[in-house]
Amino acid sequence: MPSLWRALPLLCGLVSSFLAPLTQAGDYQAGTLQVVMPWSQQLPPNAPTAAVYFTLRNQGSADDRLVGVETPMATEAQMHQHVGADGMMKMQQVDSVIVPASGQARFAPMGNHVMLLGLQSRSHLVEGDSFPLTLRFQHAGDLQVQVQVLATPPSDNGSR
Ligand SMILES: [Cu+2]
Repeated sequence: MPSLWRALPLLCGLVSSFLAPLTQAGDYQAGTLQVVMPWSQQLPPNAPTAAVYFTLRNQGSADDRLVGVETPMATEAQMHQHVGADGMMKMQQVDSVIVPASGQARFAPMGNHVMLLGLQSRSHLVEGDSFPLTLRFQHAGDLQVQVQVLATPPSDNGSR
């Protein structure tokens, strides 16, 4: 059954991406990259946008880059940074964010964040809920994580 044999590697790829080992509750690993505690702030009803935060750790010896983000929760997910301009902080879209070798990239309030535009289901942004987000890395490939919705920011975000 040649068609089954051709499908097997694809199936295995799907299964292994679902079984990305959890290094700690809420953390995800792809090769030498680790995604620590992806979370989003609980929002009032009818908020048009949301932001997602996490820390990316690179335990490898080569730089990697976050080059894309996707979620079924929103029509568009963008990578944003905060920049100071004319004495004001404003958001600016970026194409990619570097995750330096033996280093980390933090996504946190008032810094880098993933911006979700055109939310599909606002009922999922209540504390205790979660939704999937796919992170696309230049070298490590795609990694799907579950974003936890929290009422208050995690106190240990990026510190462990
Ligand atoms: Cu933004």
